[in-house]
Amino acid sequence: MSMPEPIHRFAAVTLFPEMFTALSDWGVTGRAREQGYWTLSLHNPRDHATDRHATVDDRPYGGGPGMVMQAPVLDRALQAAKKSLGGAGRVVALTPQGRPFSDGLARELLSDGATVLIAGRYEGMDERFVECSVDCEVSVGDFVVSGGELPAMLVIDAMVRLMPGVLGHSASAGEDSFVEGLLDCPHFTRPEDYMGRKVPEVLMSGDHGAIARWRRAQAIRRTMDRRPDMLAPDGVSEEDWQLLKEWGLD
Ligand code: 9D3
Repeated sequence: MSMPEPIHRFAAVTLFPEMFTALSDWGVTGRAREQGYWTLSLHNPRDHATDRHATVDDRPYGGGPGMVMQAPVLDRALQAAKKSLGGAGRVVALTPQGRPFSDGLARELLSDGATVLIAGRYEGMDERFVECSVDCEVSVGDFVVSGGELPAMLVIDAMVRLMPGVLGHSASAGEDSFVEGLLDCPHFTRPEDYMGRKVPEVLMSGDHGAIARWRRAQAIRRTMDRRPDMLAPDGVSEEDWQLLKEWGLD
């Protein structure tokens, strides 16, 4: 069978292309790629080095620790990556200095139809490459990881989950957390008694209206306790306070 047009085409520039098999070959994202929802082409700057040691980095001007990725090899790998997408796509560099990644940015990038992701290693990339060739820098949070590969994979994963048809009916992207602006409610499955702890009565009641109200009340309570920033500046509405009162969560 021939594949339909993919919803999104990704290209990645990385010194460690094998890492991306975690995304392309496994789970929801692996199945979606097999089904033709998305494609990924990988481009290693080392393959674009010109010396016999295949050098991609050098010591920073001005001194200091670590090494910096060199602009010429990055640019040659980027040109190959762009070519693989027929010239389309925003060029996104994963850097600790970037715009915070979010559900909103995932949707924005998805609407482009194609994206080039550039994953750095070492202390960073030569700033002239970023200035000349990168459209936007993206960070995945205020913590330090060892390179841009895991952040790039995280960005792709979040985007693939948003593609219509990738998630089944039961777990549609519309029901996923953050879309509604609340954290998820707690979940329970068998056994009914675990270490003496019973499943909440309402979930065994078969009253689907009560179950929906309880789940929303739980979601609001958890968001207030764990992520009050997600409720600001409006806070909790009068109806939602009523819901919390109904379940003794106020
Ligand atoms: C002291 C300077 N460090 C910057 C915080 C150096 C440095 C550490 C780790 C430079 C790059 C990296 C590798 N990290 C990324 O490439 C990265 C990243 C991250 O570390 N945190 C959150 N988002 C991202 S996106 C890319």
